[in-house]
Amino acid sequence: MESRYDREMRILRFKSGRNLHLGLWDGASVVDLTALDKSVFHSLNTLVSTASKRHLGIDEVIAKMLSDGDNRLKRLEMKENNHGSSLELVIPVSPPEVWCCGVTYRRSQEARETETSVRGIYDQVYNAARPEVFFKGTARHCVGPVGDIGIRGDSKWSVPEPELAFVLGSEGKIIGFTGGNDVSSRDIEGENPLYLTQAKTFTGSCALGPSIVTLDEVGPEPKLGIECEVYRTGKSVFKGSTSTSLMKRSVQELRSYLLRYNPVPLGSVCLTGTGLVPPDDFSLEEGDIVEVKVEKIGALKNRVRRLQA
Ligand code: DO4
Ligand code: MG
Repeated sequence: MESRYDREMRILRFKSGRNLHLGLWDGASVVDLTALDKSVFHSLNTLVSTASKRHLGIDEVIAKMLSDGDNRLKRLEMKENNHGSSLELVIPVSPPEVWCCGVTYRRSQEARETETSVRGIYDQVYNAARPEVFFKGTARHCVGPVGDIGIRGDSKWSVPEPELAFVLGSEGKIIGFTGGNDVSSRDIEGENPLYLTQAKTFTGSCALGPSIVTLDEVGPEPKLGIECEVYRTGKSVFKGSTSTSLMKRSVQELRSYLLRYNPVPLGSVCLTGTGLVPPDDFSLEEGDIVEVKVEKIGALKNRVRRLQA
């Protein structure tokens, strides 16, 4: 999908001294939005509230303010995937709630049917009208594009789950998409599906970022490539790729089930399920580097930390 604007609408957040600033990233540089206007670009929440008061989309607010302030724009260098940049990226939004959808790709259904002690439930949910939607956690379980992700000290089989995630604005409207890693313990979930929360929710179990690409930029049902690579002592030990075009359900369907009888606060994020599962003999280890790249959104690059009791 072609951008309506003369620059790509990808929002990220970075450290500027002791403060956090929002920026607009075009792949080569970042425009410091917060430096342009603190009241509008203090955070994603202030941007969404301004847009809703002005009856505009967030893209329209950004585009207008950029053209009005063209001669005052502060640009910072940041190349694709932040290689060699001094910009310190942080999670693009601190989500009050993080939700996940599951078994939305055949690959996830097949892998879970193999690992589980309770046969048939993943086949059933893959084919049912109602999707699997579960609560993953809050901002305290999340890290940004460069923080440490966690693996549980009581699990022997931990995996990354690279996923497309949608970000909710006011009244449950999707404002954009970001990258997500739903780090999970396969042995704990496999032992008993009622252990799902323990398999899914722990310190550093979710990575989000690096940018939020707006809904206007990619449309409501983005078809994006997703890649994942895991490095151990500098060598690649797992590499895979998929595309959201293989997802069985639409984003709008997942959003509508999430919001049934459950209004979700502004800035919440929902991951849409994984289509990439490493082979059964693979488990993450302390010190691994997990790279998750989502087309148009950029790369998460997180170190693995084994959590101690
Ligand atoms: O019950 C399983 C969780 C599924 C999941 O997280 C996924 O498919 O991504
Ligand atoms: Mg998942």
